[in-house]
Amino acid sequence: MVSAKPGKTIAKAASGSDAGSWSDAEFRWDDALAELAGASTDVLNLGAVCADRQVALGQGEHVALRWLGRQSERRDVTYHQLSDQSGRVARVLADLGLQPGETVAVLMGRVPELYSAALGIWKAGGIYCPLFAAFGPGPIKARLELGGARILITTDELYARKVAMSRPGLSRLQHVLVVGESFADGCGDFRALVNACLPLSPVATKPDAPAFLHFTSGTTGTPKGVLHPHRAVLAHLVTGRKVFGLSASDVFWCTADPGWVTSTAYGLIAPLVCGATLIADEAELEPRRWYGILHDEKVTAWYTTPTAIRTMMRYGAALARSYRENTLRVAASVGEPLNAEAVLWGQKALGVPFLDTWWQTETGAITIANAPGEGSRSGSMGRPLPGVEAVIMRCEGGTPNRIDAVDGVGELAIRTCWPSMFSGALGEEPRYGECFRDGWYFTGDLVRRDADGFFWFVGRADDMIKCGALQIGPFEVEACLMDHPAVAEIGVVGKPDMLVREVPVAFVSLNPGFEAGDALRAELLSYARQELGAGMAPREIHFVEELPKTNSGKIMRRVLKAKAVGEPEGGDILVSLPPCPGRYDDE
Ligand code: 6R9
Repeated sequence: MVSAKPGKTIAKAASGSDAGSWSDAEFRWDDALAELAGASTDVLNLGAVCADRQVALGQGEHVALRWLGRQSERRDVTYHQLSDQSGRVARVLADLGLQPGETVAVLMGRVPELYSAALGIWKAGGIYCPLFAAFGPGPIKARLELGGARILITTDELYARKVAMSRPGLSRLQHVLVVGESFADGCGDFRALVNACLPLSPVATKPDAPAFLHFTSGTTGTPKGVLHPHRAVLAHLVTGRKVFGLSASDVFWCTADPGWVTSTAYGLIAPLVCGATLIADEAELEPRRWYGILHDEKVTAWYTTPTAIRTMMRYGAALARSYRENTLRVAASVGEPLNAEAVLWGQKALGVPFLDTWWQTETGAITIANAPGEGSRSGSMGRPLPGVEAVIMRCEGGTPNRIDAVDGVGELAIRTCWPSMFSGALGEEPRYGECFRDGWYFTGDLVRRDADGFFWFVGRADDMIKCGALQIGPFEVEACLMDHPAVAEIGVVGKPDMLVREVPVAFVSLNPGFEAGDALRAELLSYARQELGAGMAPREIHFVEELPKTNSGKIMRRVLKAKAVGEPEGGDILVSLPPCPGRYDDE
């Protein structure tokens, strides 16, 4: 196991066409708009720029999408086919009376129709609203209602298991289009309808017209409907090139679930607008399969999550090295902090480091990231991309003040308006407005910045642990314990304390070969005290089989908090926990 301290600079640089350092004095967002929209910069349609534009550029026969099915099926869809199919989807939707700016919900795994559906919705002027297929019927019903969807595109299997029972109560939902073999009452056959019509030309949407809607729950709070405009594609074009170096010669694989913004931005828009081939793997995470895909499909750029990386690490570097002959040029991670060890493990096992990237549903695209080579610092979030101005703010007496001191901690704020900035919080204008102040968007994440301008994640503002006079960032404690060879994953939360208000407690899952028990607990506690000091070290360590996660792989600190105080897990948990009864082995 590699033991690494944060702060190491990665030696090997990936050689993407435009990848490297972020500094770019010439950078202007308008250039990206001119490139995509041509002379008429008041019209921009996501569906058109992702498919039709590539056809117009002579890329029609190039593979846009390579779909890998669960049972080893394989299907290639060219840009020409994607353009044609999405045009037909647009026609079907228009025939159902879809009005510009109306939401179409999509509940599907990574199946080929997902991609033509998204592009078709955009071409028809609608708002693409993907839902996590892992949600149960309750959260799906709630989101269909909140989004006001009149049309839903789903699969026969998901409809039967997750929607059919709620349908009578969903009065707004008029049309359900189903991909599959069996069609329940009140459902149309998506494929038959699409095959039977002629493509519709894309609606001339304005760059600021709403294009996609994600419900984000994060780790706390009630779900928020986050809206983005067509203009967001400018950020996907730029980050696709800057971060991943994407061009037509690339095979790009993003492992995100379609319900997560990462899939919309990088599992769909970025590779297509850059003209690359995107890999869509229907199956869930299985390390052997994943190494096989990287190798067999000659993936050149890969975007995944810390959870996936840690799972692969658990399977060991020897397995990874048996697939070492790969074509990977760049690998990156998002969603949670990526510890230095995981960054370097990528280098050791796959030949490229995992570059951490930071962004949120609200930012719509990568805003801070590590660039290959000298532009990277393992354990940090990286530096702001060109066209993005990021600062650290602290509110004192209600007024935000900029913190410029090296290593000063405060809330990360981004200067409005980068193109993929969210344009609304569905039906919650006050909640939207509260995120902005004096021309800055406040992210709710606490960070610090080192002398070289790299940002380091400290924690969510609402996750901070207030222990006496000490403000403890859970991530700092987690990052320290992750360096111990026994620790596979860790979540640290505050537990109420009579004396000091809150104390940090840790939930830990172990790497193979380590046994949960008092001896290891004592060792970890003493390791943490030595590394962090007694004030910051966790007071308790609980061994768990797996940590509770959101569908996008984020540790649900709220659930851990409830566990820490022995309360039920709370009513607004949006995803079910993995079924592992008795996994809290020390309770
Ligand atoms: C794309 C996405 C956003 C929140 C964000 C932050 C956390 C994301 C991170 C990270 C540390 C990183 N987050 N990337 N924390 N390091 N590289 O994840 O969107 O689901 O809205 O979550 O995730 O707390 O504010 P979303």
